Amino acid sequence: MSKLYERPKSILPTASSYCPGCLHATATKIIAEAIDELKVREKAVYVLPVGCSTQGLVSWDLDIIGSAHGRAPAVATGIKRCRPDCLVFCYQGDGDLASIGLAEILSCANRGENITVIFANNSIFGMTGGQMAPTTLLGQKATTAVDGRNLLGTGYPLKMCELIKELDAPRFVTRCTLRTPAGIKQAKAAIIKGFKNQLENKGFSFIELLTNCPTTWHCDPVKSLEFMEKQTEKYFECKTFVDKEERFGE
Ligand SMILES: Cc1ncc(C[n+]2csc(CCOP(=O)(O)OP(=O)(O)O)c2C)c(N)n1
Ligand code: SF4
Ligand SMILES: [Mg+2]
Repeated sequence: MSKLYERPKSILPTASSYCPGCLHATATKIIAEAIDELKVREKAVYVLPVGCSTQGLVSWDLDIIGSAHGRAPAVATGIKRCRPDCLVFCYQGDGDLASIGLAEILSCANRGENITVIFANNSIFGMTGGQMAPTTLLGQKATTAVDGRNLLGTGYPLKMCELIKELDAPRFVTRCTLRTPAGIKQAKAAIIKGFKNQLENKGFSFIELLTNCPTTWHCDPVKSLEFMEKQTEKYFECKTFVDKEERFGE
């Protein structure tokens, strides 16, 4: 009997340690499938951030290097410049990328580094128990915003694609949702494109994935998808912001 689905080679046959219904698992799966389909596992280097995605350490079967909180794009820059033959990518959460690591991602994007950054935006600090992130939606509850995020005092949720698209150097900037099968398909195609851009020396690609955190949102996985549809996707528009023909400086 033919197999319906084969586990990607860059994923070990271990149980996932993500919470049930967490879309980090879906992101992991499509990134691994993209690496397999491009046949680049042997030269892939994953720069691990700080956040729940570190739980992927038990399942990835790739070269991985850890980085300090928010510094993954800086570490990825160093690796890529020393080993331009490698496929270097970051997979960072919103606390990591848009809060403590805001300077690193903007500088890296502004330099047009030839790397691929995948950004998992679940609008919360998941790993540390649900503190407000720069991306937390107005009115969304967090342990540090018990009545919901308030505009006065905390400002608007940061839109990272919209910030990065204003820079001249980035080659590809897009936002997709992992809420639906169609969104997952688009996200995988965007990841493949981001990887191909790097392999063809085309410069910096930024792929934002809208995700969830049922545990710190205090709801079941189905309700978390409803929240994404009614709240997250209304504020964070899913579209391609930049898709340039030429690399900056060419
Ligand atoms: C320098 C430093 N400050 C704070 C922390 C605590 N910390 C660990 S994960 C995290 C936030 C992660 O949130 P996010 O990047 O959104 O990832 P998620 O868990 O939501 O996927 C923080 C603040 C740390 N590990 N190191
Ligand atoms: S705490 Fe949230 S982001 Fe972390 S694994 Fe659980 S559901 Fe996923
Ligand atoms: Mg987060």
